[in-house]
Amino acid sequence: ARGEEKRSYCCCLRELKRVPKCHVELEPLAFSRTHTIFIDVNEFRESRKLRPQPGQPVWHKDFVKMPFSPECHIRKTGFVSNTEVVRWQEVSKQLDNLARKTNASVADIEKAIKKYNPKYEDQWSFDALHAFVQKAPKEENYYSSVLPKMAKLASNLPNWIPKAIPLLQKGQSRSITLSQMQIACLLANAFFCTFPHRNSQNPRAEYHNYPTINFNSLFGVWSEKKREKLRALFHYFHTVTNQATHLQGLVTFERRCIRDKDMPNWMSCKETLPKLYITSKGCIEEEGTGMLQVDFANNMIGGGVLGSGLVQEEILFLMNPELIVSRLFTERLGDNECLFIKGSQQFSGYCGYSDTFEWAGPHRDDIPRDEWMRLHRQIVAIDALHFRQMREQYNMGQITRELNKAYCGFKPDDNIPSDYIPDIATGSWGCGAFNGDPKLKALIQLMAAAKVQRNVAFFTFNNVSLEKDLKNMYDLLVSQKTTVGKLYELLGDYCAVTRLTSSPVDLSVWLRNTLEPRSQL
Ligand code: AR6
Repeated sequence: ARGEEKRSYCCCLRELKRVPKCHVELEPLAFSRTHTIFIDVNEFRESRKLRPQPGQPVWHKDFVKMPFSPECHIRKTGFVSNTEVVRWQEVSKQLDNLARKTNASVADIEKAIKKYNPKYEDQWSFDALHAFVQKAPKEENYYSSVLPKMAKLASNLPNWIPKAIPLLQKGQSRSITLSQMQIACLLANAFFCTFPHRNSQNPRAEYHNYPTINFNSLFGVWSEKKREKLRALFHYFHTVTNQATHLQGLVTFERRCIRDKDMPNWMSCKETLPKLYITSKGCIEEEGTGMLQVDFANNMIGGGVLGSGLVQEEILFLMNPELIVSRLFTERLGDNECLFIKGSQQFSGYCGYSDTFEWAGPHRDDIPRDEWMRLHRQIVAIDALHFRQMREQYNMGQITRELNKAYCGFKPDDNIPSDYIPDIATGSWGCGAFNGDPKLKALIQLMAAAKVQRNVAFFTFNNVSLEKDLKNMYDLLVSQKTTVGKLYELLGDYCAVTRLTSSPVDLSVWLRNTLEPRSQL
């Protein structure tokens, strides 16, 4: 009745499922054709030890080109002639020199990095790194002593990861499991810019379809944002190079690709909307702990984390730097693909956002581990479309693309009973840097979640009016028992109407007018 507060259909946070409570015991860790593991699996099964799996680097288009591969050369220009030397000789010489110091200056780092990247001697700037160390407050200035330890870790790469790392290429579903120490070693190499063939900006370059991995882009062009990024990253390296730190777990990176013919026929979906918890308070990574947490990704995973970007994905990657290593081997995501990361550790906390972002100090991650010694943290990277014009998104082609993308990210592994599937923690995916309509995108995510029968915790990130509007929209659709198929059809009508008007009608208003015309009287 009028005037009375209607009861909402939204649920409470505690009704949603989370790991480890809803975790189904894993099969013993094992290699497969599509799962490459970088530790000795037998030893892991017997004694839980994380010893690197022996192997050989492979200089091939399907594998990460490692800096210690014998095929990797640099050209040294002499007075009389040019000579080619094995690049790792130079890299390990430079890293070992740094490792022998008790304190290393930024000038030492710059000199070393340029020795084995002679092509970039005049192009790469280290201004930001210089300014960062100079301006650091005394109590935080451990940088010069941590740099030699990082160099030592980096130079141990052939021992930590002797085996070739397959690239997670377009169109393939496959996984990689690395130990946290192996990831630390790879990231130390990224810091010292040792990865070959990864620096060219040329659109025809071998790795043009991969994100950058060497950290050189973080070292130039000083800004306050860069300072905060470097604080977070140095904290990570400080922690992982500390003798007393035991990085004792594994992390799995899984690229998943769903063929077009296996995508749902949205028009005929009979599911109704799942449970929804919605709030303007809190954020995905805290209140959503234990759920599948959505990374509002770029199709180049990690987006601008090594450059100037500093929104949801970049912040997530800075707080959990192990995620950054995915840039080494994940090819640009296609429309029907996503990347899952299980087991990454959170090392830092933050406050603020974008221009006001600040590193807020160490984070103690005490979430439990699964049988494969991975932390119970599941993240899925799904990239929304980037709309330069808001209007572009009111089109069923684009809407179907977004539905399929969310479906790919939300679909659980086959054969897991539904009681053992954690729910989804998300928010305004695609609606910040990518300019999407938050109500349309919320609906799209709810439809995809309905299709896979998972409930949703939705964080509007301080947006109180969005919380209210989404709640009303959800209540309307649940009270009318609207199915996903019906909603898909309604969205088609909405797009048709929107195309005819100069400024789009608000989706929640339009739905109310369409589904409950009498309430407008
Ligand atoms: N929890 C909940 N909501 C959040 C959080 C959080 N931790 N952080 C931000 N939001 P955006 P996009 C809200 O712009 O539009 C990156 O560069 C906040 O309201 O990060 O998909 C990627 O690499 C924010 O406005 O996602 C891509 O290149 C909204 O979520 C690109 O941005 C959207 O966050 C993706 O942009």
